[in-house]
Amino acid sequence: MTKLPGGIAPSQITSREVFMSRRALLAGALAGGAAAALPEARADTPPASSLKPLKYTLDRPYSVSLKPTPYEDITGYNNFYEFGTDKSDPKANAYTLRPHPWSLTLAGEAEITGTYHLDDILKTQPLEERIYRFRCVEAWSMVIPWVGFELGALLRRFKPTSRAKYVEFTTLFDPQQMPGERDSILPWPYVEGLRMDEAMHPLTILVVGLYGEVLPNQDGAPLRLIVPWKYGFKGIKSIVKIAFTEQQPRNTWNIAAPDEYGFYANVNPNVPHPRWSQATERVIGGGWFARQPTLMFNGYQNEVANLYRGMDLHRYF
Ligand SMILES: Nc1nc2c(c(=O)[nH]1)N[C@H]1C(S)=C(S)[C@@H](COP(=O)(O)O)O[C@H]1N2
Ligand SMILES: [Mo]
Repeated sequence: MTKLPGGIAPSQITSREVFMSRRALLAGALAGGAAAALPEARADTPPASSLKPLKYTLDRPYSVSLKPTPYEDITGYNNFYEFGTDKSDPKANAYTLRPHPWSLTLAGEAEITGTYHLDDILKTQPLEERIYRFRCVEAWSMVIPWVGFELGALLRRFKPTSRAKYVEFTTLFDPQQMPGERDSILPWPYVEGLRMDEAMHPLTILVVGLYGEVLPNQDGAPLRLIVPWKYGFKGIKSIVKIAFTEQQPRNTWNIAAPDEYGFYANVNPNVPHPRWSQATERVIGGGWFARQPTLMFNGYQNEVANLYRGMDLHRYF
Protein backbone atom coordinates (compact mmCIF):
# COMPACT_ATOMS: atom_id res chain seq x y z
CA MET A 1 0.00 0.00 0.00
CA THR A 2 1.60 3.25 -1.11
CA LYS A 3 1.48 6.35 0.95
CA LEU A 4 -0.37 9.40 -0.40
CA PRO A 5 0.69 12.94 0.47
CA GLY A 6 -0.41 13.50 4.02
CA GLY A 7 0.39 9.94 4.98
CA ILE A 8 -3.16 8.70 4.52
CA ALA A 9 -3.40 5.13 3.31
CA PRO A 10 -5.25 4.85 -0.05
CA SER A 11 -7.80 2.55 1.58
CA GLN A 12 -8.95 5.51 3.65
CA ILE A 13 -10.18 7.44 0.64
CA THR A 14 -12.33 4.75 -0.89
CA SER A 15 -16.06 4.83 -0.23
CA ARG A 16 -17.20 3.50 3.12
CA GLU A 17 -18.59 0.30 1.55
CA VAL A 18 -15.46 -0.56 -0.39
CA PHE A 19 -13.52 0.44 2.65
CA MET A 20 -15.45 -1.83 5.02
CA SER A 21 -15.03 -4.86 2.78
CA ARG A 22 -11.39 -3.96 2.44
CA ARG A 23 -11.09 -3.88 6.18
CA ALA A 24 -12.72 -7.31 6.45
CA LEU A 25 -10.25 -8.52 3.85
CA LEU A 26 -7.36 -7.22 5.87
CA ALA A 27 -8.70 -8.84 9.01
CA GLY A 28 -8.91 -12.10 7.07
CA ALA A 29 -5.38 -11.70 5.80
CA LEU A 30 -4.16 -11.17 9.32
CA ALA A 31 -6.04 -14.20 10.58
CA GLY A 32 -4.60 -16.26 7.74
CA GLY A 33 -1.06 -15.44 8.76
CA ALA A 34 -0.41 -13.16 5.78
CA ALA A 35 0.41 -10.25 8.05
CA ALA A 36 3.98 -10.09 6.75
CA ALA A 37 2.69 -8.84 3.39
CA LEU A 38 1.17 -5.76 5.00
CA PRO A 39 3.03 -2.47 5.38
CA GLU A 40 4.69 -1.96 8.72
CA ALA A 41 2.51 0.73 10.25
CA ARG A 42 2.50 -0.82 13.68
CA ALA A 43 3.85 1.11 16.62
CA ASP A 44 7.20 0.17 18.12
CA THR A 45 7.27 -2.43 20.84
CA PRO A 46 5.46 -0.99 23.85
CA PRO A 47 7.85 0.32 26.48
CA ALA A 48 8.12 -1.57 29.73
CA SER A 49 5.74 -0.12 32.29
CA SER A 50 3.44 -1.19 35.08
CA LEU A 51 0.34 -0.57 32.96
CA LYS A 52 -1.66 -3.60 31.86
CA PRO A 53 -1.33 -4.78 28.26
CA LEU A 54 -4.56 -4.75 26.23
CA LYS A 55 -5.97 -7.22 23.71
CA TYR A 56 -6.71 -5.50 20.41
CA THR A 57 -6.59 -5.89 16.65
CA LEU A 58 -4.63 -3.63 14.30
CA ASP A 59 -6.86 -1.33 12.31
CA ARG A 60 -4.48 -0.53 9.49
CA PRO A 61 -6.84 1.09 6.95
CA TYR A 62 -7.67 3.85 9.40
CA SER A 63 -4.10 4.31 10.56
CA VAL A 64 -1.41 6.54 9.08
CA SER A 65 1.93 5.01 8.07
CA LEU A 66 3.99 7.39 10.16
CA LYS A 67 6.42 6.66 12.96
CA PRO A 68 4.67 7.19 16.29
CA THR A 69 5.98 9.83 18.68
CA PRO A 70 8.02 8.30 21.54
CA TYR A 71 5.99 7.07 24.52
CA GLU A 72 7.87 9.44 26.84
CA ASP A 73 6.65 12.47 24.87
CA ILE A 74 3.03 11.30 24.57
CA THR A 75 2.91 10.68 28.33
CA GLY A 76 5.19 13.49 29.50
CA TYR A 77 4.05 16.48 27.43
CA ASN A 78 0.34 16.86 28.15
CA ASN A 79 -2.54 19.28 28.46
CA PHE A 80 -4.82 18.25 31.34
CA TYR A 81 -5.59 21.39 33.34
CA GLU A 82 -7.30 19.38 36.09
CA PHE A 83 -3.70 18.53 37.11
CA GLY A 84 -1.97 21.83 36.37
CA THR A 85 -1.21 24.05 33.41
CA ASP A 86 2.42 23.15 32.66
CA LYS A 87 3.05 20.42 30.10
CA SER A 88 4.89 18.36 32.73
CA ASP A 89 2.20 18.77 35.44
CA PRO A 90 -0.19 15.99 34.38
CA LYS A 91 2.53 13.32 34.46
CA ALA A 92 3.69 14.52 37.88
CA ASN A 93 0.24 14.98 39.43
CA ALA A 94 -2.29 12.65 37.84
CA TYR A 95 -1.53 9.76 40.22
CA THR A 96 -4.40 11.07 42.38
CA LEU A 97 -6.92 10.05 39.71
CA ARG A 98 -8.53 6.66 40.39
CA PRO A 99 -9.61 5.37 36.97
CA HIS A 100 -10.85 2.03 38.26
CA PRO A 101 -13.66 1.26 38.96
CA TRP A 102 -15.31 3.87 36.73
CA SER A 103 -18.92 4.70 35.92
CA LEU A 104 -20.17 6.04 32.63
CA THR A 105 -23.59 7.68 32.32
CA LEU A 106 -25.47 7.69 29.02
CA ALA A 107 -28.22 10.32 29.03
CA GLY A 108 -30.53 12.48 26.97
CA GLU A 109 -32.27 11.79 23.67
CA ALA A 110 -31.93 8.01 23.49
CA GLU A 111 -34.17 5.00 24.06
CA ILE A 112 -31.69 3.47 26.47
CA THR A 113 -30.05 5.58 29.17
CA GLY A 114 -28.43 4.88 32.52
CA THR A 115 -25.20 4.59 34.46
CA TYR A 116 -22.93 1.64 33.71
CA HIS A 117 -19.69 0.12 34.95
CA LEU A 118 -17.11 0.95 32.30
CA ASP A 119 -15.81 -2.63 32.67
CA ASP A 120 -19.20 -3.98 31.60
CA ILE A 121 -19.27 -1.73 28.55
CA LEU A 122 -15.72 -2.68 27.56
CA LYS A 123 -16.40 -6.42 27.91
CA THR A 124 -18.56 -6.25 24.81
CA GLN A 125 -16.59 -3.66 22.87
CA PRO A 126 -13.68 -5.04 20.79
CA LEU A 127 -10.58 -2.83 20.74
CA GLU A 128 -8.47 -1.70 17.78
CA GLU A 129 -5.19 0.13 17.45
CA ARG A 130 -5.46 3.39 15.48
CA ILE A 131 -2.33 5.34 14.67
CA TYR A 132 -3.51 8.93 14.24
CA ARG A 133 -2.03 12.34 13.73
CA PHE A 134 -2.66 14.60 16.73
CA ARG A 135 -2.64 18.41 16.38
CA CYS A 136 -3.02 20.75 19.35
CA VAL A 137 -4.47 24.23 18.76
CA GLU A 138 -1.18 25.50 20.25
CA ALA A 139 0.54 24.45 16.98
CA TRP A 140 2.36 21.31 18.05
CA SER A 141 1.76 17.78 16.82
CA MET A 142 2.39 14.11 17.51
CA VAL A 143 1.61 10.73 15.94
CA ILE A 144 -0.15 8.55 18.51
CA PRO A 145 -0.91 4.80 18.54
CA TRP A 146 -4.23 4.81 20.38
CA VAL A 147 -6.17 1.72 21.42
CA GLY A 148 -9.92 2.16 21.45
CA PHE A 149 -13.16 1.68 19.53
CA GLU A 150 -15.46 3.71 17.32
CA LEU A 151 -17.63 6.10 19.32
CA GLY A 152 -20.47 5.42 16.87
CA ALA A 153 -20.43 1.70 17.75
CA LEU A 154 -21.07 2.57 21.39
CA LEU A 155 -23.64 5.31 20.70
CA ARG A 156 -25.75 3.05 18.46
CA ARG A 157 -26.16 0.57 21.33
CA PHE A 158 -28.18 3.22 23.20
CA LYS A 159 -30.55 3.91 20.27
CA PRO A 160 -30.45 7.72 19.93
CA THR A 161 -33.83 9.26 18.99
CA SER A 162 -34.47 11.54 16.00
CA ARG A 163 -34.10 14.52 18.35
CA ALA A 164 -30.47 13.62 19.05
CA LYS A 165 -28.58 16.22 16.98
CA TYR A 166 -25.44 16.50 19.11
CA VAL A 167 -23.45 14.56 21.67
CA GLU A 168 -22.15 16.22 24.84
CA PHE A 169 -19.25 14.84 26.90
CA THR A 170 -18.37 15.63 30.51
CA THR A 171 -15.15 15.01 32.46
CA LEU A 172 -15.17 13.85 36.08
CA PHE A 173 -15.72 16.63 38.61
CA ASP A 174 -13.91 15.63 41.82
CA PRO A 175 -11.40 18.15 43.19
CA GLN A 176 -9.98 15.47 45.51
CA GLN A 177 -8.92 13.37 42.54
CA MET A 178 -8.37 16.37 40.26
CA PRO A 179 -6.84 19.14 42.39
CA GLY A 180 -6.73 21.61 39.47
CA GLU A 181 -10.52 21.79 39.70
CA ARG A 182 -10.05 23.96 42.80
CA ASP A 183 -8.54 26.67 40.58
CA SER A 184 -10.83 28.85 38.49
CA ILE A 185 -8.52 28.79 35.47
CA LEU A 186 -11.32 27.02 33.53
CA PRO A 187 -15.00 26.43 34.33
CA TRP A 188 -15.33 22.86 35.64
CA PRO A 189 -16.12 20.18 34.82
CA TYR A 190 -14.49 20.21 31.36
CA VAL A 191 -17.16 19.68 28.70
CA GLU A 192 -17.06 19.08 24.95
CA GLY A 193 -19.47 18.36 22.12
CA LEU A 194 -19.79 16.99 18.62
CA ARG A 195 -22.44 17.16 15.94
CA MET A 196 -24.13 13.75 15.54
CA ASP A 197 -22.54 13.07 12.13
CA GLU A 198 -19.10 13.91 13.53
CA ALA A 199 -19.71 11.60 16.49
CA MET A 200 -20.80 8.78 14.17
CA HIS A 201 -17.85 9.19 11.79
CA PRO A 202 -15.71 6.02 11.77
CA LEU A 203 -12.55 8.05 12.49
CA THR A 204 -14.00 9.28 15.81
CA ILE A 205 -12.93 6.96 18.62
CA LEU A 206 -13.12 6.52 22.35
CA VAL A 207 -9.67 5.62 23.66
CA VAL A 208 -8.74 3.32 26.54
CA GLY A 209 -5.13 2.60 25.65
CA LEU A 210 -1.85 3.82 24.25
CA TYR A 211 1.06 1.85 22.76
CA GLY A 212 -0.87 -1.36 23.44
CA GLU A 213 -1.30 -0.69 27.13
CA VAL A 214 -3.93 0.78 29.42
CA LEU A 215 -4.09 4.58 29.04
CA PRO A 216 -1.94 6.42 31.60
CA ASN A 217 -3.85 8.82 33.85
CA GLN A 218 -2.23 11.90 32.33
CA ASP A 219 -3.58 11.00 28.87
CA GLY A 220 -7.18 10.85 30.09
CA ALA A 221 -7.73 7.46 31.75
CA PRO A 222 -9.85 5.48 31.73
CA LEU A 223 -11.80 6.80 28.71
CA ARG A 224 -11.14 9.79 26.44
CA LEU A 225 -12.33 11.05 23.09
CA ILE A 226 -10.18 11.39 19.96
CA VAL A 227 -11.37 13.22 16.84
CA PRO A 228 -8.22 13.24 14.69
CA TRP A 229 -9.24 16.00 12.25
CA LYS A 230 -9.98 18.46 15.09
CA TYR A 231 -7.72 20.36 17.47
CA GLY A 232 -6.67 18.40 20.52
CA PHE A 233 -8.94 20.26 22.94
CA LYS A 234 -11.95 18.43 21.45
CA GLY A 235 -10.40 15.22 22.83
CA ILE A 236 -11.97 15.42 26.28
CA LYS A 237 -10.37 13.23 28.93
CA SER A 238 -11.63 11.04 31.81
CA ILE A 239 -15.23 11.05 30.56
CA VAL A 240 -18.02 10.25 33.04
CA LYS A 241 -21.04 11.27 30.97
CA ILE A 242 -22.17 11.16 27.36
CA ALA A 243 -25.49 12.87 26.58
CA PHE A 244 -27.50 13.06 23.34
CA THR A 245 -28.84 16.59 22.92
CA GLU A 246 -31.07 18.57 20.58
CA GLN A 247 -29.15 21.84 21.05
CA GLN A 248 -25.48 22.40 20.30
CA PRO A 249 -23.58 21.79 23.56
CA ARG A 250 -21.12 24.28 24.99
CA ASN A 251 -17.44 23.36 25.09
CA THR A 252 -15.00 24.47 27.75
CA TRP A 253 -12.45 26.36 25.67
CA ASN A 254 -15.22 28.14 23.79
CA ILE A 255 -16.79 29.21 27.10
CA ALA A 256 -13.38 30.39 28.36
CA ALA A 257 -12.36 32.33 25.22
CA PRO A 258 -15.09 32.39 22.53
CA ASP A 259 -13.07 34.56 20.15
CA GLU A 260 -10.16 32.11 20.15
CA TYR A 261 -11.75 28.65 20.30
CA GLY A 262 -14.86 27.62 18.42
CA PHE A 263 -17.21 24.68 18.62
CA TYR A 264 -15.99 22.99 15.44
CA ALA A 265 -12.23 23.37 15.99
CA ASN A 266 -11.39 21.65 12.71
CA VAL A 267 -7.66 21.73 12.02
CA ASN A 268 -7.28 24.38 9.32
CA PRO A 269 -3.94 25.91 8.23
CA ASN A 270 -5.84 28.76 6.50
CA VAL A 271 -7.66 30.04 9.58
CA PRO A 272 -5.15 31.50 12.04
CA HIS A 273 -5.75 31.61 15.74
CA PRO A 274 -6.16 35.32 16.69
CA ARG A 275 -2.73 35.22 18.36
CA TRP A 276 -0.74 32.83 16.12
CA SER A 277 -0.62 31.17 12.72
CA GLN A 278 -1.93 27.64 12.24
CA ALA A 279 -0.02 27.13 8.96
CA THR A 280 2.75 25.05 10.51
CA GLU A 281 3.27 22.91 13.58
CA ARG A 282 6.13 21.93 15.89
CA VAL A 283 6.74 18.18 15.75
CA ILE A 284 7.07 16.90 19.30
CA GLY A 285 9.90 14.40 19.61
CA GLY A 286 11.48 15.65 16.40
CA GLY A 287 13.86 18.10 18.05
CA TRP A 288 12.91 21.59 19.21
CA PHE A 289 13.21 23.12 15.73
CA ALA A 290 11.32 20.43 13.80
CA ARG A 291 8.38 22.06 12.04
CA GLN A 292 6.09 20.83 9.27
CA PRO A 293 3.17 22.30 7.37
CA THR A 294 -0.23 21.73 8.93
CA LEU A 295 -2.61 19.83 6.66
CA MET A 296 -6.27 20.71 6.05
CA PHE A 297 -8.40 18.70 8.49
CA ASN A 298 -5.08 17.43 9.87
CA GLY A 299 -4.59 15.23 6.78
CA TYR A 300 -8.05 13.65 6.98
CA GLN A 301 -9.58 15.89 4.30
CA ASN A 302 -10.63 13.04 2.02
CA GLU A 303 -12.55 11.40 4.83
CA VAL A 304 -14.25 14.39 6.45
CA ALA A 305 -14.44 17.39 4.08
CA ASN A 306 -17.95 16.31 3.01
CA LEU A 307 -19.19 16.85 6.58
CA TYR A 308 -18.59 20.59 6.15
CA ARG A 309 -19.52 21.15 2.49
CA GLY A 310 -20.94 24.64 1.98
CA MET A 311 -19.96 25.77 5.47
CA ASP A 312 -17.94 28.96 6.01
CA LEU A 313 -14.94 27.56 7.88
CA HIS A 314 -13.76 31.04 8.87
CA ARG A 315 -17.05 31.74 10.60
CA TYR A 316 -17.50 28.25 12.04
CA PHE A 317 -13.93 27.84 13.32
N1 LIG B 1 -10.68 17.08 30.78
C1 LIG B 1 -9.75 17.62 29.98
N2 LIG B 1 -9.61 17.15 28.72
C2 LIG B 1 -8.68 17.69 27.90
C3 LIG B 1 -7.85 18.78 28.31
C4 LIG B 1 -8.02 19.24 29.65
O1 LIG B 1 -7.33 20.17 30.12
N3 LIG B 1 -8.97 18.64 30.45
N4 LIG B 1 -6.94 19.33 27.44
C5 LIG B 1 -7.22 19.16 26.01
C6 LIG B 1 -6.12 19.60 25.17
S1 LIG B 1 -5.92 21.27 24.97
C7 LIG B 1 -5.33 18.72 24.47
S2 LIG B 1 -4.15 19.25 23.38
C8 LIG B 1 -5.44 17.26 24.70
C9 LIG B 1 -4.10 16.70 25.12
O2 LIG B 1 -4.13 15.31 25.15
P1 LIG B 1 -2.77 14.56 25.55
O3 LIG B 1 -2.26 15.16 26.80
O4 LIG B 1 -3.14 13.10 25.71
O5 LIG B 1 -1.82 14.76 24.40
O6 LIG B 1 -6.39 16.93 25.70
C10 LIG B 1 -7.58 17.71 25.68
N5 LIG B 1 -8.54 17.17 26.63
MO1 LIG C 1 -4.64 21.50 22.99
